[in-house]
Amino acid sequence: PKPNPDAPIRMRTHVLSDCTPAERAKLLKRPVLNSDAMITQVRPIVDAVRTGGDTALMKLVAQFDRCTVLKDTPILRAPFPELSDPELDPEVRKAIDVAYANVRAFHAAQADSTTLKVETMPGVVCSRFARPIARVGLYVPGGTAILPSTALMLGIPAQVAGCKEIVLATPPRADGSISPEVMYCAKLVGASAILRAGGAQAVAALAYGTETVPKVDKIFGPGNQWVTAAKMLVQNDTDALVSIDMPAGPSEVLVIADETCNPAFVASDLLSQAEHGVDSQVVLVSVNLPESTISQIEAEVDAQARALPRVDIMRESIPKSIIVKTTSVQEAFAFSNDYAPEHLILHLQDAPSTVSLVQNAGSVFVGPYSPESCGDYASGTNHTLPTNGYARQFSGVNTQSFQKHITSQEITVDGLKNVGPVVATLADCEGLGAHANAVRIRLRSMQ
Ligand code: HSO
Ligand code: ZN
Repeated sequence: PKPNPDAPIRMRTHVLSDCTPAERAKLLKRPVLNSDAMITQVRPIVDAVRTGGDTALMKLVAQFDRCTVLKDTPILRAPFPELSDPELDPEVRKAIDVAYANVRAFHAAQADSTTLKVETMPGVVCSRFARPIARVGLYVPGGTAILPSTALMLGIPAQVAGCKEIVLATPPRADGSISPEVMYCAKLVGASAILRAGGAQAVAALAYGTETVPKVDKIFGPGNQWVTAAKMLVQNDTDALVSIDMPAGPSEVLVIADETCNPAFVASDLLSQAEHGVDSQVVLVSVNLPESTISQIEAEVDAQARALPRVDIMRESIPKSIIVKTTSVQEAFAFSNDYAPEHLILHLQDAPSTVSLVQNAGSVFVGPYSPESCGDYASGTNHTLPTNGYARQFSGVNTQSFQKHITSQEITVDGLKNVGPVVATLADCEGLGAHANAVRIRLRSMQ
């Protein structure tokens, strides 16, 4: 049943100190994704592309991406055709250019270009250096919104890390084209190919390669349940030899606000997340907010939502969202750290001083003038972030996501005299005589 348009667009309120441990645990929960069921549905698609190559892929693109005009391959190779100006609003082009510059500046600074060197014993030098992952696949979703920002957020770190093959995959439009905005971003980030396919079929093509689609080493990017399930599936296939950025779920925001907050600003932040999808996760944690301020926020949520283009999505996502009442900054952060939100926004008096309390979050937005939207598009931070509580152990996509580290060692004659006997003893202890021998044969040669 469709939500009643006259009903107020309201969140549900819980008083944290009244909650039993089970109720608190429920507040921390995200909707369960039935990943086993999804993987069962996705497996035949992935298998078809793995065994059938381009022919199978083209069939699936026709069926699921509803694009029937592509001939024998969905691949476009760089250099891509020039865009003419009317195709791209000059205002949009300028905005993309500024976003590109900011995101690039922040991500170029993250590249690990140093060689770490430690002499652990005299003559025993251990090093670590980074190299780019050679071939990467970047999934840019299509669907209800075009997402050139995601092309930037994935493409820029790949570019500054020095990845050789950058394949940007995105569902084509019915005429086989991709949006000029995404095309422009693909050029800026130096993509080497565009795969005009979406869903599980795109992920499978990236993981295994086809006659025309280059196989990649790591697949990045958000996507619907099909894309996520396909990423999980190929990551577990040792034949594919491919890794993924992180498990993805519906987008989330947690806002912590105290009485110094601007209710209209708080509401706007909640709604900017709520418009992503009906399953968006939106949480407001109140630190002693007076009832009048909570009412103001609620009124703002309702009024702003009604004036926004995606109000129908918010009518479904906001009623599933929660207000959690706490009585101290400590209690609020304890809850937030347990929730481990993708985005954390701090509408608090002296917000910068509370950042030290953050233990788990994908990205933090500090103070009333740092809306999540800025990080979503243009401030410089990445918007591909861990959801579903994975901020406990995952970082968001960053430049080092496109690099791997190689260690090395160089041991001198004296170094081997120092460390060799230790190695031989441990090898003997493990009963691995050949290991011990590789050291002793050298030590004997020195006598
Ligand atoms: N908030 C989304 C990213 C995004 N927002 C893209 C707008 N465009 C997930 O972090
Ligand atoms: Zn967003």
